[in-house]
Amino acid sequence: MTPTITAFEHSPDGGQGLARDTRVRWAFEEVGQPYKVHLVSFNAMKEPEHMARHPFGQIPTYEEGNLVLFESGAIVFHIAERHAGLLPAEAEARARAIAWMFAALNTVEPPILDRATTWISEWKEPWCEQRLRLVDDRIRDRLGDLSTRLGSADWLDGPFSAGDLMMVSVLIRLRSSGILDEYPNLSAYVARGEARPAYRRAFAAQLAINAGKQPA
Ligand SMILES: N[C@@H](CCC(=O)N[C@@H](CS)C(=O)NCC(=O)O)C(=O)O
Repeated sequence: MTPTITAFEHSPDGGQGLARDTRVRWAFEEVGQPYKVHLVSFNAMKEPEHMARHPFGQIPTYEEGNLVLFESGAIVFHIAERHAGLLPAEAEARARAIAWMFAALNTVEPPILDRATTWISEWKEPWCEQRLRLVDDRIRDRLGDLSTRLGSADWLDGPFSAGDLMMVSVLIRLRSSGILDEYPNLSAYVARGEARPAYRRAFAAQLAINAGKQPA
C-alpha cells in the first residue's frame, strides 16, 4: 500500500523546504518508496478530520492502512525501520544512528526553533534583539560541539544515515541567519546532504506545490 503524507497547501516559507514534510519526502526518496501527498490548508489542519490524524493539528502525518503517525521524527524512523538504506544493519551502528536522530530533534533543533519563534512572534517586543542574541549564543554552543564532532568526516557516524538526514534537515533552517557560515565543515555537511539526488527530488516535489505546479 502506498503511504500518504500531509503537507501544507501553501507553505509559509513559499517552498524553501523548511516545512517538515520535506524531511519525510527525503526519507521516502532515499529508500525508493513512492508516496502520495494530501495537501491541507491552515484551516483544515485544525478541523476534526485532521486533528484525528494529528493531535496538535500540524503537518506532516503519515497514513498507511490503519497506521496513522504524526511527528516527523517518528515518521522518518518508521520509514527507516521498514526499508533498507537509512539505518545500518549492525545493531550498535544502528543504535548510534538513532541517537543522532534524537540529537537532531531534541538537542540541536530546539534553539533553532526558538530563533524562528523570536523572529515570527516576538519581533515587536522591545527585548527582541536581546533575546535573539541569547538564542544565537545557545545555537552557537550546539553548532560548535557538532562541528568539533563532525571534524572532517562526511557524515556523523560512518555512512549517511537517518541521523544525518535529520541533522541536515534541522541545520537547513539556519541558512538565512548566516550562523551556519561560521562553521565551514557544517556548511559543507549541509551542502552534501542537499546535493543528494534523493534530497533534490524531495525539495523539487514540495517546491512544485508551493510554486503552484503539478507534482511530477
Ligand atoms: N515536532 C513536530 C512539529 C510539527 C510542526 O511544527 N509542523 C509545522 C509545519 S513544519 C506546522 O504544522 N505548523 C502549523 C501549526 O503548528 O499550526 C514534527 O517534527 O513533526
